[in-house]
This record gives sequence, structure tokens and C-alpha cells, in this order.
Amino acid sequence: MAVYRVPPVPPSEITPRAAWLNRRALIAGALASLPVLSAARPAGAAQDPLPLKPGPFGTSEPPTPIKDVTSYNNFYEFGAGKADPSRNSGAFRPEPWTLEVDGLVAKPRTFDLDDLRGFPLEERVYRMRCVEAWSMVIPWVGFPLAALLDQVEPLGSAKYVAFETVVRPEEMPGQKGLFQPLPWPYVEGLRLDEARHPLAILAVGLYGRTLPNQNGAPVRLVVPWKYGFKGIKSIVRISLVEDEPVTSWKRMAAHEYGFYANVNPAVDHPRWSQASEIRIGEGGFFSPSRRDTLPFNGYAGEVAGLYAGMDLAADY
Ligand SMILES: Nc1nc2c(c(=O)[nH]1)N[C@H]1C(S)=C(S)[C@@H](COP(=O)(O)O)O[C@H]1N2
Ligand SMILES: [Mo]
Repeated sequence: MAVYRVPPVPPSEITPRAAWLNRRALIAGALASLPVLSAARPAGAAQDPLPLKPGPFGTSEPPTPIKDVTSYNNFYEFGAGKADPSRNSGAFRPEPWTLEVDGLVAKPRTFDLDDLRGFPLEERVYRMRCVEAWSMVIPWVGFPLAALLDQVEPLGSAKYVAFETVVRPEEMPGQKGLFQPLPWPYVEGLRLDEARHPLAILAVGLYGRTLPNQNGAPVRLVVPWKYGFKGIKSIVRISLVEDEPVTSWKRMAAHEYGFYANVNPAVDHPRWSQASEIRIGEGGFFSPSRRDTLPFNGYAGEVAGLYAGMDLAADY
């Protein structure tokens, strides 16, 4: 079985995407013919690409440079600053890993990394919008959450899906010390029909490689029509439940962060506008690239039907 563990990519390795895709094919070929050499590399240095094929919902917008995707992050378990997750996640060990799927299901199951990477992986290039009014375009590697839910067979009584991040204060400096920005574990949730929508994926990689620690290794949620905080990282448990689950940011400040968290330029955050966003990695520090925020982050055609009849200003 291939070893997928890959360290974050240093800036020196950053290559334009087309060149990188070509080179990746070359490297994959070269590695395949050098099993002894690759087996002799130190632990953590293997760079086997993840298998993937292009998935649906593509965008023509250029992907955000990988150095920004991997160095400008929110992952409070490693600190509250944007650079903290890339700086402070080096001791985190995402392998081995288990993901428990339980609750109102006919077939509760524990998935390991081989199971998760055994789903048919696709590249999904998604626009991502943080509630803090910045955005990125990220080429995720993952599979529909619906495919995992199908395997555990949710019962008729299951109405919501609850997600939980790992708690490891020894490896996650943001989980110990005096300043604890959130109660742990970080928890999130979706309505079952949202979770089953084909846009919602579990990501196990980005830019064709396994996830860097700061992006939620080894498995995280990606729901591109919602604000980024719904995309819970380093997931250890997924539970099918009857009632709307508690979510970390709603528990912190319910007047600012709702359960739905659908991207909505018409509903401002109490402390700032959501009408537009800065695209990270474009335009430079002094002239950032700003664009209008679109309803459902541009995915209204796909997902607006999920919310027919709801007042999205009340259910924010
Ligand atoms: N466990 C956990 N998941 C999390 C967060 C977090 O602090 N802890 N931050 C969220 C927020 S606010 C955003 S914008 C996205 C950022 O994902 P990225 O760093 O991969 O772009 O992760 C989300 N998932
Ligand atoms: Mo966010």
C-alpha cells in the first residue's frame, strides 16, 4: 500500500499549475520505477500523488497559489492568527487515523485512511468564502459526503449530520495554555439533505497531494456555498442525529454566526459587510483584488432549492 503522508510544500517548490501537473505525471512515473529509492526515503517525505480525476462544478477562476492556501489559514486548534496553523502544526500526526460514523444509522462503521482514500477521488476546484470577507479558489481532492453516508445507511429518523474535530492538546498548541478561543472539540453540522448534496465533499487532499496539517489533515469537510467555518477540519466523528446539532461558532456568538451560514451578500455580519470579498493571492498587499460576493457563493443554481420557502435573513 502506498504511503501518502506528505509535508507542506515549501515556497521553493511552488510551480505554475500547468507545469506542476506535467511534472507530477513525470514524478509519478519516475517513482513507480524506483520502488527501492522511494521506500528508503525518511518517514514523512513520501510524495505519492493522490489518484484523482477532474470532478464536476469546475470554475474558470484561477486557483489561489498553493503558498497562500497553505499559509493563510483558520484552524484555531493551532492558534488564532492566520500564520499560526502553518507554523504550529508540525507536531501534529494525522496518520494513522480513524473516523467513526455512528448515531442513527443501520451500519455504524469506523473508516481508516485507506478506506477514505479508497472512495473514488476527484479534483473539485471550488470557490471558498470565509465569513471574514476573504476568498480563495482551491483545487480539493475528495469524494461526495453522500457516498460515505450511503455506506452507513442513515435511518429515517436521522435529520442532521454532526461533525467533530480531534482533541489533542499535546499536538495542538491552541488547545492548551491560557487563551482558549473556543471550547473543544470544534463541532459543526449540516441538515441531512445539505450533507447529501453532490457539492458537499470530504476532502483528503489539495493540489493533488494529501492535505497539509494546517488545511485539516487527514480529512475535512468542504461545503463551498457556506462560509468557511462550516468546513470542519481533522474530523474524528460523524454522527447522524435527529435534532439540529450544536455548532462551535453559533455557541460562541449566536447573533453573529448561525447554523446555516449560507454565503449571503444581503445579510451583513453585525460588525462588517458581507457584500464583497478580497481574493487572497491576487492584486498584491497594497491593491488587493476585491469582488462582489455572490448568493450561495456563486452556487445558487445548484443549492438554492434546498432553502425554498425559508427566510434566509432569519435562518442565517
Ligand atoms: N477544527 C477546525 N476546523 C475549522 C476551523 C477551526 O478553527 N478549527 N476554522 C474554519 C474556518 S473559519 C475556515 S475559513 C476554514 C479555513 O480552511 P483553510 O485554512 O483550509 O482554507 O476552516 C474551518 N474549519
Ligand atoms: Mo472562516
